Amino acid sequence: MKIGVFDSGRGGQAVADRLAELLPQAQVVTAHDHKNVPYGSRTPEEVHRLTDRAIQPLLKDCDVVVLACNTATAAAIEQLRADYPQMPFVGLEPMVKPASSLTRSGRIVVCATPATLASPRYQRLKQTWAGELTVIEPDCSSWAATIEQGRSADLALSAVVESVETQGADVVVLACTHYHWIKDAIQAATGDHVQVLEPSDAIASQIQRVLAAAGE
Ligand code: DGN
Repeated sequence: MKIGVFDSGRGGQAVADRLAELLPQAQVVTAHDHKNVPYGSRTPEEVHRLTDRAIQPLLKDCDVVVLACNTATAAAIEQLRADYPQMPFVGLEPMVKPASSLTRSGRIVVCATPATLASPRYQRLKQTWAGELTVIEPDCSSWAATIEQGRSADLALSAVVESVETQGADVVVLACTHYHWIKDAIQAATGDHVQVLEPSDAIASQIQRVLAAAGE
């Protein structure tokens, strides 16, 4: 079984590493568009065009392609599924549903790129929880580029800490795969009573379901 993992940059490597750990029988190959990162401030049309181009090597012989990028999933997964119907695609969605069952305060933080937050896909998801959850979206617009440059230590996490301390949020959803690299820093800054969610394990389960359905 060959799993292709795509991201605009370093975020996808975290997902690929975890998949290789959880699915040792699989061959995991990656395509990362380091040249055009960050995607998070681009238009949906640009994100679709760049993603389509970058995944071409994966389409040749993978059994499944993972869009390990919330931004690309939000902008492009529906069109890619329509354009390449023979290829199963697994995408990422901000983990609002798991957060809803973990939160006790009813207040959660979603950290994502501007493109993900503005996408109709995310807006629909958020609408599902309107009235039940307060969703706080701090400005993380510079994070992916900073992490891509290996300067994670420079990031100010104060907006997330403030959401926890002054607004009572108790779950933080990492809805950009680049943020995997600062998960421990966010956990340390917000405290042990806060759950920080990131999606690698959920993706592995989803891939197992997709491959089982395809008879692999
Ligand atoms: N890692 C991507 C995501 O999950 O949205 C975004 C990185 C970027 O290009 N901004």
